[in-house]
Amino acid sequence: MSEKCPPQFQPGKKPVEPHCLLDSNGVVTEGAESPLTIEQTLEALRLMMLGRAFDTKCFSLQRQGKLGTFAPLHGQEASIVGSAMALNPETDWIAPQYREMPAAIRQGLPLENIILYRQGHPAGGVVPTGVNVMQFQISLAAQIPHAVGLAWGMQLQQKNGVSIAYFGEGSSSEGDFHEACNLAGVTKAPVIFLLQNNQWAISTPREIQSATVDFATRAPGYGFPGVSVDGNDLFAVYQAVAEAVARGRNGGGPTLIECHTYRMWAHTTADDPTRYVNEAVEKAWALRDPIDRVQKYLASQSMWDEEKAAEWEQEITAEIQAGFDKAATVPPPGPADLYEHVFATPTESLLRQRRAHLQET
Ligand SMILES: Cc1ncc(C[n+]2csc(CCOP(=O)(O)OP(=O)(O)O)c2C)c(N)n1
Ligand SMILES: [Mg+2]
Repeated sequence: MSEKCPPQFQPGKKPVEPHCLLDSNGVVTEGAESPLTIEQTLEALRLMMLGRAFDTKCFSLQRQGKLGTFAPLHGQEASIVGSAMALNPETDWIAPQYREMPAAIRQGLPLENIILYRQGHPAGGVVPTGVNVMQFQISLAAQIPHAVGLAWGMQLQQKNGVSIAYFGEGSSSEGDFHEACNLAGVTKAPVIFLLQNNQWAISTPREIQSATVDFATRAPGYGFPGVSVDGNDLFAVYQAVAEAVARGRNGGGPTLIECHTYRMWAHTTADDPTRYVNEAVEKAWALRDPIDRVQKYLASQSMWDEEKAAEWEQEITAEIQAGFDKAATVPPPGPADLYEHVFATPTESLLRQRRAHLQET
């Protein structure tokens, strides 16, 4: 290269070591402290266990033909719950992808709404007023510009709220992600880009998803910080998101947080991971289970034992069943429901379609 050339930024060769606070044995890093109180840790564990139990129930119902396609969260509980715990549901918003059930619950979305959504019922597509949750998004990355718009809007209205956009490493290859980052950097919108790197985009491995050594390193290119955390560590995720939330509220703008985690189950009920997943890799990740390490930590604080585990499992099973029972009280949809919730005030052409359709049925 000629010496006259301007300096060039070179891609980093080594990925940044993800920040970890709570190790696989449930031990907090020496010299550090848990960023969550025992009460908050128990609240988080309960949500994590609820999410995992809901996975099991939904998988079973889908196999019986009683539920639509379902995307499990098994393995990603710490990323999802640790981040949600850093929000104030009264002022802050989430724009989820499709695995963030416990984050939506913490924000106040009723379980029966999530169930109706999974059943394909139009009533499940309606988020109650006052619940700061955008509907789950299947079209990859489409929720990310929405989260930026929300955050920017709150900033302009001086509302002091922040938003989290949840998405996978695969979705970060979409144009929407890059456009959203650029706009957020320019406007200093108080948004957190919560990238869950679960190593897979269906059957596409992380290695061929992107040439970047580290997804978090993309952030400085848009003018804001990027943070890399152990996504199976509830405390590390919470701490990183809490710092990003504080920065956002104080006018410091966006943050990109890469949570290094692993999708332990199939992509969805329509996938067969045995065709492409390496068993040894999966086993190694299983040793880093996010729920297990929180339970071990709580046991070390005399706040968790087998009795409590059995009690909670029973309570959670009952809670999920109550959700399904409540969802079952909502009458099944009819043809007219297709035309509901499309526009606040239906357009003339929509009403025309509705009339024609209903005359035929
Ligand atoms: C715009 C768009 N393109 C393709 C798909 C098909 N699709 C659904 S999920 C998925 C992989 C997403 O991977 P990632 O963003 O890493 O999220 P993960 O499923 O791993 O949580 C693909 C390609 C889609 N839903 N939307
Ligand atoms: Mg992924």
